[in-house]
Amino acid sequence: MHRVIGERTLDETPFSADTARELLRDMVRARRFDERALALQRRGWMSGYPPFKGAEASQVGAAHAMDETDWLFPTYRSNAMQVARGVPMHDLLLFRRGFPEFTSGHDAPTFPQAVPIATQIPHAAGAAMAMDYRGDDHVALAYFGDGATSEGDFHEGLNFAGVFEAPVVFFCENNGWAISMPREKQTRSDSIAVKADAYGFDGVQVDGNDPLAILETVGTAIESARAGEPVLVESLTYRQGPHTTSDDPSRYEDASAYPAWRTSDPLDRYEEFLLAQGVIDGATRSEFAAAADEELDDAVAHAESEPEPSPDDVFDHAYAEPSRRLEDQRAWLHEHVERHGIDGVER
Ligand SMILES: Cc1ncc(C[n+]2csc(CCOP(=O)(O)OP(=O)(O)O)c2C)c(N)n1
Ligand SMILES: [Mg+2]
Repeated sequence: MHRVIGERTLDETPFSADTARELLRDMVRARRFDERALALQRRGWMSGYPPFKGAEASQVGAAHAMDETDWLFPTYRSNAMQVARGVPMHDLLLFRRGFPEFTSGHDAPTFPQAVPIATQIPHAAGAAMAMDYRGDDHVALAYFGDGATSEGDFHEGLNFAGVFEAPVVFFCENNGWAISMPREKQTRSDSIAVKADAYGFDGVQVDGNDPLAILETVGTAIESARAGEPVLVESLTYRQGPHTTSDDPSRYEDASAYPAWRTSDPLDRYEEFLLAQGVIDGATRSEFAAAADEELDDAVAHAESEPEPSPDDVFDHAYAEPSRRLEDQRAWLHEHVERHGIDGVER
């Protein structure tokens, strides 16, 4: 298990005080985003939301390990990675409100969030193979959960990556749960990292609540991938909230079965570490939070000023060349909206 906090001082790591503070700043931005999104969902602003509380260190650390030109293949859970990569917050909020992703356009290289579990894994492996053929020096990073490792797509993606030496990092955020299915019932393997053995490359476990350990581990994995050796990283963290706003974990969960390093708050732990290293003071976290709240106020105002999405949006981004069947469906929807209105209410 790779870990920094508790084992090294900041001076003993390759990271500067500025890097350490940047990580904290983005973890705070991510936490405030998550809290605001939950509050907005609770008042009906968006229909559902998958919180990521507990995963701030894991996701922000991984995002910071990527170069600006590396490609992220995210899921519904990885909003913190996208926040840290510079995707505008209003884009992420609008997506949850029925808009296509990336309403405003931005240049952070990130694919749309995958909701069908594990489908982004072969996409990332394929994109990495394409980067290799084209001679680009970029890496693809596929983010996925522990539950995704039971899907065929996981095994197919890793197999292709190994055989074709694709520049891809498989970043599994093991948060203990796939909805109500605990990790120990997900697989009989000792770990998720060990599964990389079967595909001929390295698998590593890292303390997912330690952003410096994640930054170091994913950074090394990315360098290895760039040189044609994929890596599977298992980030051990904990889902501190429900699966989504439709879930009630009190019906199935017992967090006390997990060690404290895994279930405790990664933000508190990291702030404490940085205070002890003398690189922040007692006001730093609240200063970062105030700036994040301003950014969120602007994001919400911006999102609210967007015109209603068009029903055409669901067809426009599926294929470069629309199929006959899709065009028939589009015509049907237009006729339906004409007759019944957009919300199904007779006009
Ligand atoms: C192909 C597919 N099967 C089932 C689902 C329903 N589903 C949504 S989330 C989820 C659990 C995923 O767990 P994990 O991969 O650990 O990710 P986490 O939600 O913990 O981030 C399932 C089964 C789905 N979205 N896609
Ligand atoms: Mg999970």
